[in-house]
Amino acid sequence: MFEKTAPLKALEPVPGTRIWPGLLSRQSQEALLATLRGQIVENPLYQPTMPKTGKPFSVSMTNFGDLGWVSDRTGYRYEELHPTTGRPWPPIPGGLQALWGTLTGYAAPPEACLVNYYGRHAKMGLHQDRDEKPLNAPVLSVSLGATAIFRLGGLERKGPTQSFKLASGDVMMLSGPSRLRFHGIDRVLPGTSTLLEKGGRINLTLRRVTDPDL
Ligand code: MD6
Ligand code: FE
Repeated sequence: MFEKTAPLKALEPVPGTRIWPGLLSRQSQEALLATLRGQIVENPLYQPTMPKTGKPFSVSMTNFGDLGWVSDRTGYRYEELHPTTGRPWPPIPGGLQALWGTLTGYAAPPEACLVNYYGRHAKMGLHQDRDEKPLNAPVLSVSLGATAIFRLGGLERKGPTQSFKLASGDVMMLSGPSRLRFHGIDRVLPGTSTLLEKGGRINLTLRRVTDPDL
């Protein structure tokens, strides 16, 4: 998934928030993309809706893994089946599972890999990732395609935030004291990557959902 020679050197703007710029080589990004494309017919992107309001997300989604994160009028939760096809999600690509092991050091494997696709005008509001049981397990994300402006806040919705660019091949982790920080994607910068021919951005987020019997 990443070169053995690649330095595993992360930026840590605040404790527990780590960014590995360009950790995945172009070749690894293309291989990961090919794996995603190979699954996208059986495991299509769909447009989730917001709890209560039923307003559609601007981001389309699918998942890999035993569990997938879904949102509809009922709320946010993890499900074993794709909401539109009724089929189980495909397994998490091996390279991503290995990346999780190397970077998180968490003793149990990830159970969910949320795939977010951002077209030109998509964004994601400030949120916490808190639908998972073990909050001592990090959340690890891989970005592909156009560069995004990632906003990182604190443990409360209000308060100061800082912004970072996440480019294709960058890996990000929220762990420890940053695990419940608010964060979101303000926008995707057009023309910043040639990985996806039609532009846009993909973010893959790996999570442990249930408590492992350690
Ligand atoms: C995105 N990422 O990059 C949205 N959450 O498109 C997330 O919401 C996220 O990147 C938790 C940990 C890392 C992330
Ligand atoms: Fe998140």
